Amino acid sequence: MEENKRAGFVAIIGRPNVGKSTLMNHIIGMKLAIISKRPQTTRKKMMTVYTEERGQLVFLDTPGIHKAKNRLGEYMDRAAVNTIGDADCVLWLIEPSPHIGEGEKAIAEILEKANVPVILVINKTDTVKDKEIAPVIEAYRGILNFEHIIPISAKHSIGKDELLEAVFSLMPYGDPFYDEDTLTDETERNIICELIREQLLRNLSEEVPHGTAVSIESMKEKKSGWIIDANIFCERKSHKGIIIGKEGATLKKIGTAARIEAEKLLDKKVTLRLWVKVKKDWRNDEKSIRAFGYRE
Ligand SMILES: Nc1nc2c(ncn2[C@@H]2O[C@H](COP(=O)(O)OP(=O)(O)OP(=O)(O)O)[C@@H](O)[C@H]2O)c(=O)[nH]1
Ligand SMILES: [Mg+2]
Repeated sequence: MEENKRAGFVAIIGRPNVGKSTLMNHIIGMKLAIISKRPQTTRKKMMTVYTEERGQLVFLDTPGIHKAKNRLGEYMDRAAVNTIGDADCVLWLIEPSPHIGEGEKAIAEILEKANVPVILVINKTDTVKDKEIAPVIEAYRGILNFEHIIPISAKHSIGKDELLEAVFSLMPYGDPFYDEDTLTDETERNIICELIREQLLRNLSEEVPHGTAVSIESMKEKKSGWIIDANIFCERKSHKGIIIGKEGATLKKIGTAARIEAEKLLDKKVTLRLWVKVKKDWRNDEKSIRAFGYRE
């Protein structure tokens, strides 16, 4: 064992949309988790690895904990809560607001029971004045015993060094779990599904994108680049029309944006062909949910 090196698991949890995936990408320095301004972007746990002189941190990004409205939502909450048990330390991300709602109270209760060191991370501090941060710290101090409380901005790269310092101080000494060049255990195939889903979230409104799932039909590497066929499943026939758009314009926009992201990931030219299909109310069908990869 290398002396003085630390290694451990860090769960990133919080309500939907607080910036968990943004923070994880920011720390590892690469866009692996998808991000959107819509809540419930992340649907399952994603593992990424950060290695440096101090040791190795294995980050677990999780779906936002929320009041589930369907079986997929129940799965997402389970995926987040179960991750806490695997962690040496939890980063609880919050909005920079002193208001503690039912959602935050529920998370505090879960963490209290889990008996794991927690760092409260106040994200999006770029959106408030400096003097507005102290009341947030005051309000949260009363609801859980935190190892540290750290204000950051994941988007504008503020507070990362202080956060990493605090996280390493809570990690056990030990050898790294993964090679130093490992970034994630996620397959390229899965990341491409996510990149397509990211564009669905960015280009469609209301409930339509939340009712979509993506699967790769085939992925072939040719001399000229990758040829990828992917299916987009939606919940209703009317949604299919919305996704395709007038003369296919919406689908084309989604496909072009996802292709550009896929080319960055694969570092090669990509031809992306998208097919829209209907799978009625799949978010309440256990078999479909599992088939789309949402399983423990
Ligand atoms: N202004 C500002 N916006 C941020 C910051 N961090 C994240 N955001 C934005 O907040 C939105 C949500 O970010 P995500 O990283 O997808 O949030 P999440 O917590 O992973 O969301 P779910 O996966 O839905 O639970 C995006 O529009 C981000 O650009 C920040 O520090 N400042
Ligand atoms: Mg997320």
